[in-house]
Amino acid sequence: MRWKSLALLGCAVGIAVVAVSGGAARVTAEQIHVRALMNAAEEAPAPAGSTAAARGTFTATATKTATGASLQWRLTFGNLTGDAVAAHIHTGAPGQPGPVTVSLCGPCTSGATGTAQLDATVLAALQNGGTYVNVHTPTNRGGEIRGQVGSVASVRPVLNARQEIPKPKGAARAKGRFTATAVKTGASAVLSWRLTFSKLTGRAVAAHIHLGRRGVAGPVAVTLCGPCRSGVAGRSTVTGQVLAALEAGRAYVNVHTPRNPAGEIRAQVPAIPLTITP
Ligand SMILES: [Cu+2]
Repeated sequence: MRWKSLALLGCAVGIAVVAVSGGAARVTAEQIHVRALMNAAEEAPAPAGSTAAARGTFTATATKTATGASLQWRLTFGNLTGDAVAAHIHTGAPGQPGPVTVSLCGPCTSGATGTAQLDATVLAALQNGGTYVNVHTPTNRGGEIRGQVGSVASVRPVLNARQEIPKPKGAARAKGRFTATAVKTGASAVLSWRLTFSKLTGRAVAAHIHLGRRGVAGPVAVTLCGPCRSGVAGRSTVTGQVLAALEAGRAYVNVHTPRNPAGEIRAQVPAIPLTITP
């Protein structure tokens, strides 16, 4: 549930769209939410002792500053082999140990909170998927649980016929809801989504994420389903141009029917705040 409330916060934070020469828009959020889900399997080298049930969650709000970002964080954990003697943010790729960048606490209790300042280099590493959080114990001084840091945000736009281009036929009462949570680690994001709809003029033959700004038709970027039933859910990995469009609010979701093959209901997806650019 915590992620839902964080996600709602995410919808309220400011986003600036900066036009870049060449036509592609690059988006920078003033504030993003980040997280790391920790377990022993991700720790390198592999920890000793009975660690199968050891878990931890690191969540933080990163707010842009003149020199990088300020991080307001919270750490919870359980089922460790002993006391949590320290927790850190390290720099390092998945599966690789790396140096400590930020000392979070030491010793640590589950539920600990704090504030840390990230310089531009650490912020860049964090947003490139190059940082992890881990918790150290007496048995596992090198780290017992670990998780790579990614950014997370959610959106839930409403689909209707009014937003569809060209204007659909006979679909005044048709509507839908697209809910999606994006977790971005480095250059790719995983979108966990769900689509519901009602009162279409016929069966839903397909639903897509398209590239395009409000009021403009654009190409299919992600096929969500086809045919589709209301309540369908899935996961899609997005990168490059599609991820950039989602971060910029330049993508939409629509549902196609036999009567309206070009699209019957549509929702512009609001800009998803996943990246701070110093
Ligand atoms: Cu479509």
